[in-house]
Amino acid sequence: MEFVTYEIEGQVGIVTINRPKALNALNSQVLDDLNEVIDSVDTDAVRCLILTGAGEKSFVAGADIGEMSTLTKAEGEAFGKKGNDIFRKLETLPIPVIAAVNGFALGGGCEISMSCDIRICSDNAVFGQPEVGLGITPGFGGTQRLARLVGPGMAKQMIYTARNIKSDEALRIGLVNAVYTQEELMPAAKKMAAGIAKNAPIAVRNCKKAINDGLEVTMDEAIVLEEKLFGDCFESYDQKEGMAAFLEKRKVEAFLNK
Ligand code: DAK
Repeated sequence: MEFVTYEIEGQVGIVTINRPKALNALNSQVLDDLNEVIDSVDTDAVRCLILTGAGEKSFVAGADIGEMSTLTKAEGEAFGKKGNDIFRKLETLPIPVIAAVNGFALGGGCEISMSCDIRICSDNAVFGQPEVGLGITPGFGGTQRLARLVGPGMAKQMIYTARNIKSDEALRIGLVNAVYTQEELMPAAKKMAAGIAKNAPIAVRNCKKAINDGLEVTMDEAIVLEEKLFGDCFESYDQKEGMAAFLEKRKVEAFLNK
Protein backbone atom coordinates (compact mmCIF):
# COMPACT_ATOMS: atom_id res chain seq x y z
CA MET A 1 0.00 0.00 0.00
CA GLU A 2 1.55 3.31 -1.08
CA PHE A 3 0.00 5.83 1.29
CA VAL A 4 -1.70 4.00 4.16
CA THR A 5 -0.20 1.63 6.71
CA TYR A 6 -2.07 -0.77 8.95
CA GLU A 7 -0.67 -2.35 12.11
CA ILE A 8 -2.35 -4.51 14.71
CA GLU A 9 -1.35 -4.34 18.38
CA GLY A 10 -3.32 -6.89 20.38
CA GLN A 11 -6.96 -6.16 19.65
CA VAL A 12 -6.32 -2.62 18.42
CA GLY A 13 -5.74 -1.68 14.78
CA ILE A 14 -3.73 1.42 13.86
CA VAL A 15 -4.35 3.01 10.46
CA THR A 16 -1.82 5.68 9.48
CA ILE A 17 -2.25 7.99 6.50
CA ASN A 18 1.29 8.16 5.25
CA ARG A 19 1.98 10.91 2.74
CA PRO A 20 3.98 13.29 4.91
CA LYS A 21 5.59 15.20 2.01
CA ALA A 22 2.14 16.61 1.21
CA LEU A 23 1.11 16.79 4.88
CA ASN A 24 -0.98 13.63 4.32
CA ALA A 25 -3.33 15.38 1.88
CA LEU A 26 -5.98 13.09 0.46
CA ASN A 27 -5.51 12.37 -3.23
CA SER A 28 -7.32 9.60 -5.11
CA GLN A 29 -4.60 7.07 -4.33
CA VAL A 30 -4.74 7.83 -0.59
CA LEU A 31 -8.51 7.39 -0.70
CA ASP A 32 -8.20 4.09 -2.61
CA ASP A 33 -5.60 2.82 -0.13
CA LEU A 34 -7.73 3.88 2.80
CA ASN A 35 -10.74 2.12 1.32
CA GLU A 36 -8.74 -1.08 0.88
CA VAL A 37 -7.37 -0.96 4.42
CA ILE A 38 -10.79 -0.36 5.97
CA ASP A 39 -12.20 -3.27 3.96
CA SER A 40 -9.39 -5.49 5.23
CA VAL A 41 -10.02 -4.84 8.93
CA ASP A 42 -11.23 -8.02 10.61
CA THR A 43 -13.87 -6.48 12.87
CA ASP A 44 -14.32 -9.77 14.74
CA ALA A 45 -10.69 -9.87 15.89
CA VAL A 46 -9.92 -6.15 16.07
CA ARG A 47 -12.09 -4.34 18.61
CA CYS A 48 -11.05 -0.72 18.14
CA LEU A 49 -9.27 1.29 15.44
CA ILE A 50 -7.03 4.32 15.74
CA LEU A 51 -6.69 6.64 12.74
CA THR A 52 -3.71 8.97 12.65
CA GLY A 53 -1.31 10.72 10.26
CA ALA A 54 2.39 10.13 9.63
CA GLY A 55 4.91 12.72 10.76
CA GLU A 56 4.85 15.31 13.50
CA LYS A 57 3.17 18.14 11.68
CA SER A 58 -0.04 16.98 10.13
CA PHE A 59 -2.95 14.61 10.57
CA VAL A 60 -4.45 15.36 7.14
CA ALA A 61 -4.11 18.79 5.46
CA GLY A 62 -7.27 18.26 3.44
CA ALA A 63 -8.11 16.98 0.02
CA ASP A 64 -5.28 17.33 -2.49
CA ILE A 65 -5.69 20.81 -3.91
CA GLY A 66 -3.43 20.10 -6.91
CA GLU A 67 -5.54 17.14 -7.94
CA MET A 68 -8.82 18.96 -7.29
CA SER A 69 -7.83 22.12 -9.14
CA THR A 70 -8.54 20.74 -12.63
CA LEU A 71 -11.66 18.70 -11.91
CA THR A 72 -14.77 19.16 -14.03
CA LYS A 73 -18.17 19.34 -12.31
CA ALA A 74 -18.74 15.63 -12.98
CA GLU A 75 -15.26 14.68 -11.77
CA GLY A 76 -15.69 16.87 -8.68
CA GLU A 77 -18.91 15.09 -7.83
CA ALA A 78 -17.24 11.69 -8.37
CA PHE A 79 -14.30 12.71 -6.14
CA GLY A 80 -16.75 13.87 -3.47
CA LYS A 81 -18.65 10.59 -3.67
CA LYS A 82 -15.44 8.56 -3.40
CA GLY A 83 -14.47 10.38 -0.20
CA ASN A 84 -17.97 10.37 1.22
CA ASP A 85 -18.40 6.62 0.67
CA ILE A 86 -15.14 5.91 2.50
CA PHE A 87 -15.86 8.33 5.35
CA ARG A 88 -19.31 6.80 5.78
CA LYS A 89 -17.77 3.32 5.80
CA LEU A 90 -15.52 4.47 8.64
CA GLU A 91 -18.44 6.05 10.47
CA THR A 92 -20.54 2.90 10.25
CA LEU A 93 -17.74 0.40 10.87
CA PRO A 94 -19.00 -2.01 13.55
CA ILE A 95 -16.08 -1.16 15.84
CA PRO A 96 -15.23 2.25 17.36
CA VAL A 97 -12.67 4.45 15.61
CA ILE A 98 -10.55 6.97 17.52
CA ALA A 99 -8.99 9.83 15.53
CA ALA A 100 -5.60 10.68 17.04
CA VAL A 101 -5.20 14.09 15.43
CA ASN A 102 -1.48 14.86 15.42
CA GLY A 103 -1.36 18.26 13.69
CA PHE A 104 -3.24 19.92 10.81
CA ALA A 105 -6.79 18.64 10.34
CA LEU A 106 -8.01 20.95 7.61
CA GLY A 107 -10.87 20.49 5.15
CA GLY A 108 -11.04 16.79 4.38
CA GLY A 109 -8.75 16.21 7.38
CA CYS A 110 -11.22 17.78 9.78
CA GLU A 111 -13.98 15.89 7.96
CA ILE A 112 -12.36 12.47 8.22
CA SER A 113 -11.73 13.05 11.93
CA MET A 114 -15.44 13.80 12.32
CA SER A 115 -16.30 10.44 10.70
CA CYS A 116 -14.55 8.80 13.63
CA ASP A 117 -16.35 8.07 16.89
CA ILE A 118 -13.94 9.95 19.13
CA ARG A 119 -11.38 12.70 18.48
CA ILE A 120 -8.36 13.40 20.66
CA CYS A 121 -5.50 15.63 19.52
CA SER A 122 -2.00 16.90 20.18
CA ASP A 123 -1.44 20.45 21.37
CA ASN A 124 -0.13 21.48 17.92
CA ALA A 125 -3.35 20.38 16.20
CA VAL A 126 -5.18 22.88 14.02
CA PHE A 127 -8.73 22.31 12.81
CA GLY A 128 -10.59 24.17 10.11
CA GLN A 129 -12.79 24.08 7.04
CA PRO A 130 -10.95 26.40 4.61
CA GLU A 131 -13.03 25.44 1.56
CA VAL A 132 -14.88 28.72 0.95
CA GLY A 133 -11.48 30.39 0.62
CA LEU A 134 -10.77 27.95 -2.23
CA GLY A 135 -14.09 28.59 -3.96
CA ILE A 136 -15.82 25.38 -2.91
CA THR A 137 -18.00 24.03 -0.13
CA PRO A 138 -16.82 21.33 2.26
CA GLY A 139 -17.33 18.17 0.20
CA PHE A 140 -16.68 15.25 2.51
CA GLY A 141 -19.56 15.76 4.93
CA GLY A 142 -18.20 18.84 6.75
CA THR A 143 -21.40 20.88 6.56
CA GLN A 144 -23.31 18.00 8.10
CA ARG A 145 -21.00 16.49 10.72
CA LEU A 146 -19.53 19.74 12.06
CA ALA A 147 -23.02 21.16 12.67
CA ARG A 148 -24.04 17.98 14.48
CA LEU A 149 -20.89 17.95 16.62
CA VAL A 150 -20.47 21.58 17.66
CA GLY A 151 -23.92 23.00 16.85
CA PRO A 152 -25.05 24.93 13.77
CA GLY A 153 -23.96 28.36 15.05
CA MET A 154 -20.32 27.45 15.65
CA ALA A 155 -20.19 25.25 12.53
CA LYS A 156 -21.49 28.11 10.38
CA GLN A 157 -18.95 30.49 11.90
CA MET A 158 -16.06 28.09 11.19
CA ILE A 159 -17.23 27.26 7.67
CA TYR A 160 -18.23 30.79 6.53
CA THR A 161 -15.09 32.45 7.95
CA ALA A 162 -12.75 29.59 6.94
CA ARG A 163 -10.82 30.46 10.11
CA ASN A 164 -8.66 27.73 11.60
CA ILE A 165 -8.85 26.97 15.30
CA LYS A 166 -6.18 25.61 17.61
CA SER A 167 -6.44 22.60 19.88
CA ASP A 168 -7.58 24.54 22.97
CA GLU A 169 -10.50 26.05 21.07
CA ALA A 170 -11.34 22.67 19.53
CA LEU A 171 -11.54 21.31 23.06
CA ARG A 172 -13.67 24.22 24.27
CA ILE A 173 -16.28 23.78 21.51
CA GLY A 174 -16.40 20.00 21.89
CA LEU A 175 -14.77 19.10 18.60
CA VAL A 176 -12.17 17.03 20.48
CA ASN A 177 -12.48 15.21 23.78
CA ALA A 178 -8.94 15.81 25.07
CA VAL A 179 -5.63 17.46 24.18
CA TYR A 180 -2.23 15.85 24.84
CA THR A 181 1.37 16.75 24.16
CA GLN A 182 2.66 15.30 20.90
CA GLU A 183 4.53 12.58 22.79
CA GLU A 184 1.52 11.64 24.88
CA LEU A 185 -1.04 11.47 22.04
CA MET A 186 -0.49 7.96 20.68
CA PRO A 187 -0.01 6.35 24.11
CA ALA A 188 -3.26 8.02 25.19
CA ALA A 189 -5.05 6.81 22.05
CA LYS A 190 -3.77 3.27 22.58
CA LYS A 191 -4.78 3.31 26.24
CA MET A 192 -8.29 4.46 25.33
CA ALA A 193 -8.52 1.88 22.54
CA ALA A 194 -7.38 -0.90 24.88
CA GLY A 195 -10.00 0.22 27.41
CA ILE A 196 -12.68 -0.09 24.73
CA ALA A 197 -11.27 -3.40 23.46
CA LYS A 198 -11.57 -5.09 26.83
CA ASN A 199 -15.33 -4.54 26.98
CA ALA A 200 -17.96 -6.82 25.49
CA PRO A 201 -17.66 -6.34 21.71
CA ILE A 202 -21.30 -7.03 20.81
CA ALA A 203 -22.40 -4.50 23.43
CA VAL A 204 -19.90 -1.88 22.22
CA ARG A 205 -20.99 -2.43 18.62
CA ASN A 206 -24.64 -2.10 19.55
CA CYS A 207 -23.91 1.10 21.49
CA LYS A 208 -22.24 2.61 18.41
CA LYS A 209 -25.21 1.67 16.25
CA ALA A 210 -27.73 2.93 18.79
CA ILE A 211 -26.00 6.32 19.10
CA ASN A 212 -25.35 6.80 15.39
CA ASP A 213 -28.71 5.57 14.11
CA GLY A 214 -30.61 7.16 17.00
CA LEU A 215 -29.29 10.61 16.14
CA GLU A 216 -30.88 10.33 12.67
CA VAL A 217 -34.46 9.73 13.83
CA THR A 218 -37.01 11.07 16.32
CA MET A 219 -36.62 10.30 20.04
CA ASP A 220 -39.60 7.91 19.91
CA GLU A 221 -37.98 5.95 17.09
CA ALA A 222 -34.56 6.17 18.72
CA ILE A 223 -35.80 4.61 21.94
CA VAL A 224 -37.22 1.67 19.97
CA LEU A 225 -33.85 1.26 18.25
CA GLU A 226 -32.15 1.19 21.64
CA GLU A 227 -34.63 -1.39 22.94
CA LYS A 228 -33.85 -3.74 20.05
CA LEU A 229 -30.09 -3.35 20.38
CA PHE A 230 -30.34 -3.80 24.16
CA GLY A 231 -32.40 -6.96 23.68
CA ASP A 232 -29.95 -8.22 21.08
CA CYS A 233 -27.20 -8.49 23.74
CA PHE A 234 -29.14 -11.04 25.79
CA GLU A 235 -28.45 -14.77 25.49
CA SER A 236 -24.97 -13.92 24.23
CA TYR A 237 -22.03 -15.62 25.91
CA ASP A 238 -20.59 -12.22 26.80
CA GLN A 239 -23.80 -11.01 28.50
CA LYS A 240 -23.98 -14.19 30.54
CA GLU A 241 -20.28 -14.03 31.47
CA GLY A 242 -20.40 -10.29 32.31
CA MET A 243 -23.36 -10.67 34.64
CA ALA A 244 -22.18 -13.97 36.13
CA ALA A 245 -18.82 -12.37 36.97
CA PHE A 246 -20.57 -9.55 38.80
CA LEU A 247 -22.85 -11.90 40.73
CA GLU A 248 -19.98 -14.24 41.61
CA LYS A 249 -17.81 -11.27 42.68
CA ARG A 250 -15.01 -12.13 40.24
CA LYS A 251 -13.44 -10.56 37.19
CA VAL A 252 -14.70 -11.36 33.70
CA GLU A 253 -12.56 -14.16 32.33
CA ALA A 254 -12.79 -12.99 28.74
CA PHE A 255 -15.36 -11.51 26.43
CA LEU A 256 -15.44 -13.75 23.38
CA ASN A 257 -17.51 -11.68 20.95
CA LYS A 258 -20.27 -14.23 20.92
N1 DAK B 1 -3.15 19.46 -1.01
C1 DAK B 1 -1.98 19.25 -1.67
N2 DAK B 1 -0.77 19.53 -1.15
C2 DAK B 1 -0.74 20.04 0.08
C3 DAK B 1 -1.92 20.28 0.83
C4 DAK B 1 -3.19 19.97 0.23
N3 DAK B 1 -4.35 20.11 0.86
N4 DAK B 1 -1.58 20.80 2.03
C5 DAK B 1 -0.22 20.87 2.02
N5 DAK B 1 0.28 20.41 0.86
C6 DAK B 1 1.68 20.33 0.46
C7 DAK B 1 2.22 21.72 0.08
O1 DAK B 1 1.88 22.03 -1.24
C8 DAK B 1 3.72 21.49 0.27
O2 DAK B 1 4.22 20.77 -0.83
P1 DAK B 1 5.65 21.17 -1.52
O3 DAK B 1 5.52 22.60 -1.90
O4 DAK B 1 6.65 20.95 -0.41
O5 DAK B 1 5.78 20.22 -2.67
C9 DAK B 1 3.79 20.55 1.47
O6 DAK B 1 2.49 19.94 1.56
C10 DAK B 1 4.05 21.29 2.76
O7 DAK B 1 3.11 22.32 2.89
P2 DAK B 1 3.50 23.83 3.22
O8 DAK B 1 4.85 24.15 2.69
O9 DAK B 1 2.37 24.69 2.79
O10 DAK B 1 3.59 23.77 4.81
P3 DAK B 1 3.31 24.95 5.85
O11 DAK B 1 3.72 24.44 7.18
O12 DAK B 1 3.88 26.23 5.37
O13 DAK B 1 1.73 25.13 5.85
C11 DAK B 1 -0.60 24.35 5.89
C12 DAK B 1 0.90 24.10 6.31
C13 DAK B 1 -1.40 23.12 6.28
C14 DAK B 1 -1.12 25.57 6.67
C15 DAK B 1 -0.64 24.64 4.40
O14 DAK B 1 0.06 23.59 3.71
C16 DAK B 1 -2.05 24.71 3.88
O15 DAK B 1 -2.72 25.70 4.06
N6 DAK B 1 -2.47 23.64 3.20
C17 DAK B 1 -3.74 23.58 2.56
C18 DAK B 1 -4.83 23.41 3.57
C19 DAK B 1 -6.16 23.34 2.85
O16 DAK B 1 -6.64 24.37 2.39
N7 DAK B 1 -6.59 22.13 2.64
C20 DAK B 1 -7.65 21.83 1.69
C21 DAK B 1 -8.93 22.03 2.32
S1 DAK B 1 -10.19 21.85 1.12
C22 DAK B 1 -15.20 17.83 -2.52
C23 DAK B 1 -14.54 16.86 -1.86
C24 DAK B 1 -13.66 17.21 -0.88
C25 DAK B 1 -13.38 18.50 -0.58
C26 DAK B 1 -14.03 19.46 -1.25
C27 DAK B 1 -14.93 19.15 -2.23
N8 DAK B 1 -16.08 17.50 -3.57
C28 DAK B 1 -15.51 17.16 -4.80
C29 DAK B 1 -17.50 17.42 -3.37
C30 DAK B 1 -12.40 18.81 0.40
C31 DAK B 1 -11.73 19.96 0.32
C32 DAK B 1 -10.65 20.26 1.22
O17 DAK B 1 -10.15 19.46 1.96
